[in-house]
Amino acid sequence: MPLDAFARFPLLFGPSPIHPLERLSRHLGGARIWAKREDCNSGLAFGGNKTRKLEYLLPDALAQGADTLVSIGGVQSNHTRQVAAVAARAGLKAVLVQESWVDWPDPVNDRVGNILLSRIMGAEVRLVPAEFGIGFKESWRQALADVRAAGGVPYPIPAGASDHPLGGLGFAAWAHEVQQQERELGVFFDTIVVCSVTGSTQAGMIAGFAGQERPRRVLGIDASATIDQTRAQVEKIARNTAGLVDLGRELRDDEITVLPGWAGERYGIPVRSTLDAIRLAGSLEGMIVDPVYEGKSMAALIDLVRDGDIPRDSTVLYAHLGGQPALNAYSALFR
Ligand code: 1AC
Repeated sequence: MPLDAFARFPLLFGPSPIHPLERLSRHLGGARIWAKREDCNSGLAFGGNKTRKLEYLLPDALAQGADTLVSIGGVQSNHTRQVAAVAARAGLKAVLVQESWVDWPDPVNDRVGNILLSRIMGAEVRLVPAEFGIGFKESWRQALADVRAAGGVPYPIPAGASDHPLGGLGFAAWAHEVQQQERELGVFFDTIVVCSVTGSTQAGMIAGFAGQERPRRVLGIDASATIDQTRAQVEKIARNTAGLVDLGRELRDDEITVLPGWAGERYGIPVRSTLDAIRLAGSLEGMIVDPVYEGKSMAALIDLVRDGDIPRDSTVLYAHLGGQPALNAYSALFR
C-alpha cells in the first residue's frame, strides 16, 4: 500500500533541517555539500535516525497491546537510547539489552553518553557480554521471555529497528521529505552519503528514492567492517520496503551501493580518517559527528570528493544520523 496509508505516530518536530556546509565545500574545492540533520529532528533525547523509524513501529506496538519495548544494541547504542525516549513519550516501559559490541577501554563507557540518557529516561538497562552482531541474539530473546514471564506484553524491536517488517518505512518517508525540501530550496541532490550498519536507514532511502523520477546515487558507507553482511541486510530491507510501499518494480542491483574502506578493522573503533573527519566537520562547520557512525561516513565523503569519485559539479546531501552522545565515551581521543 502507499506509504502514507501506513499508521504513523508523529514523534518528529517536522521535516529535519537541511543546510549547506559552505566552508567544508570550499575546503574540499568542489561539490556543493549539504547536510540533513536527524540529530535535530525531534525533542526526544537529542533525536537521531531511529526516532524516525520508530514512528512506524510504535502504532504496531500499541495495536498489539504491548506495554514494553524490548530492544538491543551495543553499550553506546544510539538506537536503544531512542527506544528509551520513544517508550517514555508513549507511556511504555523499555528493556534494553546493551551488549559489549565494542571492546573500548574507556572506564566510563558504560556510564556516560547514550546509556546514561537511557537510564535517566527510566529504561531497564541490561549489560550483557557478547560480540558485535546485527542478527537476532539470544540475550534479546531472553529479555522478551523475561517480560512475558513477568506478565508483561513485550514488543520486539531488533538492532537499529532494522530487520523488522516496517523498519525501512521511516527512511522511505525521508526520501519523500527530501524531494519536498528540494522543491522549496530549488536544489537537487544527485548524491546521498549515509552511514550503514544495521541497514534500514539506507534501505529505506533506496526504496523511497526508487519511486521518484530523477535518479540519484545513494552511497552507503559501511561502518561495521563486515561489508558482506551490511550489504546483504541493506538489500534485503530495501527490497522488502519497496514491495511494502508498492514500488511496482524490482529494485535493480545498481541501486544498492554499500562501500567499504572507512570502517577500520572493527565496528565502534575510530581510525585516523575518522578522527580527522570529526575535527574537520567540527572546526569548519561547528557540526559534531561521532566516532562510530558519522565520523566514518564523513571521512568517506571527504575522500570521495577529493578523489573525484563524487564529481566537482555534484550536489551532495550528507545524512547526519545523530550519533553524537557516544562522544562522551571517547574523550581520551581528544585530549
Ligand atoms: C547499530 C544500530 C545502531 C545503534 O545505535 O545501536 N546504529
